[in-house]
Amino acid sequence: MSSRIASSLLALATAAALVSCGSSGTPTAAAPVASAPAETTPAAPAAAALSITDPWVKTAKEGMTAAFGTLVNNSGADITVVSGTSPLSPMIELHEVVDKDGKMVMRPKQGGFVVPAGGSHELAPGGDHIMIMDAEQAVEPGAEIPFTLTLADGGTFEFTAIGKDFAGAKEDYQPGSHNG
Ligand SMILES: [Cu+2]
Repeated sequence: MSSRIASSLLALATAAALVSCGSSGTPTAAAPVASAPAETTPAAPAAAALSITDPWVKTAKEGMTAAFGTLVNNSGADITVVSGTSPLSPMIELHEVVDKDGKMVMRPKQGGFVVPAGGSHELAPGGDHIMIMDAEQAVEPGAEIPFTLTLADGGTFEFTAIGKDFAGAKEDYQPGSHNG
């Protein structure tokens, strides 16, 4: 008997939950509210949770330059950027800047850029950056340069960076600072 009542209450509660979005009335005989079952949501594509704030490219003549911005991860799982492409250059690399014998040098970042769950990863002069190794055209102020980043899950994230003058970087983006 009591189990029958319990199960009908459960049915009522379930029905109420199903219509709760559009229902104006609230059941008065509410069953004890269990916390919502943790549904196992399928892993969302990482790209859908990624965004970039203030993306820009250092203005340059043909040759080397770099793109910057703050990658923001709105998901609960780390997102790893493993590579990038742009029509600006056939050679795009993900770089970091490290102190080597007192000199700041840049090099490909092993493992790519990891944007932490619910956090961000800044790309800035003197730090991690998207390296444009061989720009085939000059980057003028205000130019709109498209980029596509490939993520560890195989998804892609596209954004447009704006050409911006910048002279304050400590590292050297001129030819000669790279080996190969
Ligand atoms: Cu670099």
